[in-house]
Amino acid sequence: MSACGGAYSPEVRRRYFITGPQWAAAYEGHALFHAPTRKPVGFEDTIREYARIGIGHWCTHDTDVIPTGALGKDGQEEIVARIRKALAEHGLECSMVTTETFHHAVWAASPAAEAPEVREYAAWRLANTVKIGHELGAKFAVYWPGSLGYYVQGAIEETQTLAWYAEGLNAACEADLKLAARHGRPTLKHCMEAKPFEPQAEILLPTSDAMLSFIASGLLTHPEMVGLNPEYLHELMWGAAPRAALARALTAGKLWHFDINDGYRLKHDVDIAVGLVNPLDWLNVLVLLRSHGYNGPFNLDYKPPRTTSNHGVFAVSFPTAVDRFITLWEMAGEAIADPVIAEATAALKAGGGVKDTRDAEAIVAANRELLTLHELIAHRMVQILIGQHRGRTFSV
Ligand code: 3MF
Ligand code: MG
Ligand code: MG
Repeated sequence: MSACGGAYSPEVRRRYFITGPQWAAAYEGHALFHAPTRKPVGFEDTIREYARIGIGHWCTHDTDVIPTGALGKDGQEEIVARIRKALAEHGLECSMVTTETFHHAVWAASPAAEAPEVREYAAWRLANTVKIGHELGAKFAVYWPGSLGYYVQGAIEETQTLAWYAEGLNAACEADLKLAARHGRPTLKHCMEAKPFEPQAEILLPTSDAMLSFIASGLLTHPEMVGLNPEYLHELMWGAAPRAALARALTAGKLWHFDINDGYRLKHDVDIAVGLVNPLDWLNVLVLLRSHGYNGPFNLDYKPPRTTSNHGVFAVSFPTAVDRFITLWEMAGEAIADPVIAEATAALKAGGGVKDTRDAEAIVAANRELLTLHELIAHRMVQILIGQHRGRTFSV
C-alpha cells in the first residue's frame, strides 16, 4: 500500500459523504457456487476500522446487526444501544438503514406475497427499521425489494403485487411521520433501489426508470417522501448507460442516494469496487453529479473480492476504493473547470449561426466542423483520466 502511494489521509477522506455498509465489510466471500473465504466481522470491528480509514458514515440492514428472531424485542434495544456507543466512540454517523427483504425464507414469495400475514410482517419490519433509523440518527432509508418478482410465469398477478408492495412503503412512510414528530427530527428520505435480475428470474421493478414510474403511479400515499438509490452496476447490468439513468433520476428530482461500485454489462451482480472496471465512465458519471450539485451519500456497496483476506478488507480494499472515488471526484472537478472542454462546449452550444432554420443542408454545413468537437471532448476526458494533458514520457 505504501509503495502504491496516492493515498488520502483519513481527515481528507472524511470530508466526502462516503458511506460504508456493514454488509460490505462483513461479506465473507460466499455465493451460490462459493464457500466463504473470510471470517464474520461484527459491527464494532467495522465501525472501528471505517473510522481508522476515514469513512465517516456507516449503514446497515436490520438483520446485519440484529438476528431476525430478536427484532422488535429487548435484544434489539441492546444492540441499538451498542451501535450508538460504537458510533459515538469512533466519531461516525449512521447515514442509512435498510430492511433485509430478500434473504430470509419468509420472503420466498417476496415482501408483497399473497398471504396477508407476510405483508403485515413486511410492513412491521419496514416500520421497525425506520424506528431504528431515528434511534441511530439516520437520514435515509433504502429499499431494495429483492425477490419482488417470480420464477414461473402466471403464478402472480403483477398489478396486484405492485399495489401490495406500495402498501408496505406507505406503512413505512406513515410510521416515519409519527416517529419523526416524536423524535423531533425530519422524516427520512426513503430511497428505492432497482436491480434488473437476481434473486428472482423476473423482477417487477427492474430499473430506476421503472421505480420512477412506480413512485408517480398514484399507488404511494406519500410520493414526495420516496426517491431513488440507483446502484451504478445495477443500471449497467441491464445494458443502460448509468450516466443517462442518473440524469433521468436527476431530472425527476429523485436522485437522493447512490450505491457506488463497478462491473460488467449484462452479467450478474459482481459488485466490484468503484472504478476498477470502467474508470472513464465513472469520471463522466461524476462530472454529471458534480455539475448538478448532487450532495447525497456515495455508498460503497461493493464486495471485497473473495481473494482478499480479512486483513486485506480494511488494509487494502476499503481505503483503495475510497481513494479511487476521491481521485475521480477531483478529476471531475478538473473536467468541469477545463478550458478546452468549456470552449468546445460553448462553441457547440452557439451552433453554426444559420438564419434560415428550415434549410437542413445549410444547418449540416454550418455544424460539420463544430461536431468534430464531440471527439475532441472525449479525447480530453481520457487525457484528464490518465494524466496525459500534463505530459508523460517513459521511453523516448
Ligand atoms: C443488492 C444490493 C443490496 C442493496 C441493499 C440496500 C446488499 O444487489 O445492492 O445490497 O443495496 O439491500 O438496501
Ligand atoms: Mg450490486
Ligand atoms: Mg446496492
